Amino acid sequence: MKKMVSHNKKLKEWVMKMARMCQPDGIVWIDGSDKQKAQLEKEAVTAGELIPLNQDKLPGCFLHRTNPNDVARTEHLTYICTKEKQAAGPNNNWMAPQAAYRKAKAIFKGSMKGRTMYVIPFSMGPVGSPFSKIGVELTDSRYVVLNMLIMTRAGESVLKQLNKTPEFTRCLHSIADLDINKRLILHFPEDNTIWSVGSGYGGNVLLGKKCLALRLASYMGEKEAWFAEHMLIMGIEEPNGHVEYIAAAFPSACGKTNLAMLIPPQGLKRKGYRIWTVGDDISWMRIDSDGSLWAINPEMGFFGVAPGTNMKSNPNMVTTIKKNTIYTNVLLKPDGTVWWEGSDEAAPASGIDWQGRPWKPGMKDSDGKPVSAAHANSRFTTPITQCPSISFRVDQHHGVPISAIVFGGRRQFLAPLVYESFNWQHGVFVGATMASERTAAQVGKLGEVRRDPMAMLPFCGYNMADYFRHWLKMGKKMAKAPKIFNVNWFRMDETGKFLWPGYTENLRVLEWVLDRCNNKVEAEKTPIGYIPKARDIDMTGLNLAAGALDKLLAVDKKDWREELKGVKEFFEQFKKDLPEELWQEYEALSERLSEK
Ligand code: GTP
Ligand code: SPV
Ligand code: MN
Repeated sequence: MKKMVSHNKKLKEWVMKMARMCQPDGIVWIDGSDKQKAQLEKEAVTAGELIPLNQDKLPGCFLHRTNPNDVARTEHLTYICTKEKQAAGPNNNWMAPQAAYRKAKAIFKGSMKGRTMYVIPFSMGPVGSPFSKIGVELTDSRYVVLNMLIMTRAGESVLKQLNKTPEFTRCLHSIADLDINKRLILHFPEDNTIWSVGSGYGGNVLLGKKCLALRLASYMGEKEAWFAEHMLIMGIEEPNGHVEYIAAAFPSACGKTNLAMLIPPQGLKRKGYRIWTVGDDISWMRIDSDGSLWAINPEMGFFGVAPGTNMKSNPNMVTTIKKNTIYTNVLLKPDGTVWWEGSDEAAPASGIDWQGRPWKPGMKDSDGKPVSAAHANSRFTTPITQCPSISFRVDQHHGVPISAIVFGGRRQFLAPLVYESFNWQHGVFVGATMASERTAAQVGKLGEVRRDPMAMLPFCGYNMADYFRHWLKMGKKMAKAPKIFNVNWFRMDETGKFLWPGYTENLRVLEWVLDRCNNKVEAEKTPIGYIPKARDIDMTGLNLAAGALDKLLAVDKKDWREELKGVKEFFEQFKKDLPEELWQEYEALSERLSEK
């Protein structure tokens, strides 16, 4: 057993207590050194947990395959365990803490027999920043350790910080026997504790990410007056060198990663814009003494979707993942490199698919459906420091000032390309009524709308009615609150084609957003908010079909009146808890929509 290096008595006692329950063969403290990382990689390769990739073409890269029953977050097995059910709200699964601990203990008992328990001290946010939070994850998975070393600041420096600021989130994880019937992702916000068992997949087991940095952090943020949000953070540098920052919340797989590191389109190049990436998934924001909102990205890596990542959609990411990257559930090519659907190269003649089976293009399963080479939710874990567009402010304890908050979803119909809310309270309503459609791939369900307020439905660690109230209160506290916008890159024409080319071209919309923040352009008032005058979106170098921009900006009152029904239904589930202000906004919108 390696000697413990912490002086934090509570930490040492907790580690020993958890070890008595899980009964590992040994305990290893993660120090964050290259030497220890190399040792773990070696062990993981020997154990078959990692496959080393072609070290000439992909230096420092590995492939990992998860259990086929364990490829995505399992929201139905994810619980908020508060004393009162009311505190978790209708947006969460709830279990009483005592019952939850009891249930999980039965699974954790002896679960680490024959394995090592790793102790990972990690900081979400720069080590020592008053805005960061420390966690310690205990896990019996080397894959988890190696991912946490990429996604967070982990090791010795965090242990040292724990001597100064002793508080930490207790994160316990065991893969146990990967039985989906014995899988639980439990959050105990009142105890600052997370227990996850029976899974080895990203969002379920990298406990610093969705579990701490969103579910527990959102709970803390409500108490301590700050925001923990499912948002990217990006800087837009103007030719004069001035950089403005925006934060944007889109639901999972709706384009945060792509937007956060876009390269300006040819036509706008003449203006000399440059994009700086601060974060692609999570934003912690607080009100500073200047009365404005400042944001940090608590993470240090990207856990990004592989399929669809190519030189056209996201050139910066293609560069980022060329080294020191862990690929999960993608295809292994005979030359020891990797492939996925929607990559730059054509499909290889053969390979090993994400389940470890021989694969050839055109293969069909027993239902006649094509066998995918990479899982649709296959991902890569890669250091943010390798991103060509990384912001120099990623490590700054203060973060960056936010000029605009942008919400967005996937809507074939209804939502225009962009609109601006009338004020903060209306902006909160816009976020609270956010929704996203299922993709066209799901025949029959086309157009089905799923409400996902602020893209936080799976990640809000408490009653969403209180979360909305928190948003309203925060607006009142800010002297210089950011303006709130909504975007929709996914509007379609009658033939089912995207009206807007998206990706790099989205900068044209962000330019208008910033122009509005800086009072540079007028806008058109509609019942749902301000939309751009067509001439104010710079279209240099972009040839849209005739009438496309008008269609993109159209607000159809009839469709919006229909939308109100879904909003009402969604709001009603919160009963009397829903802030009155949101009903006021609902009524006001309803009235504006009925005017001629
Ligand atoms: P999580 O990591 O799951 O939180 O998601 P994310 O929001 O970072 O999603 P990501 O950027 O990986 O989403 C990618 C999906 O959105 C892919 O299917 C892309 O092809 C699609 N996408 C991204 N940007 C655009 C766009 O501007 N237009 C269109 N049409 N599709 C886009
Ligand atoms: C998401 O699902 O929004 C993700 C991936 O970012 S995971 O970390 O697995 O939740
Ligand atoms: Mn996400």
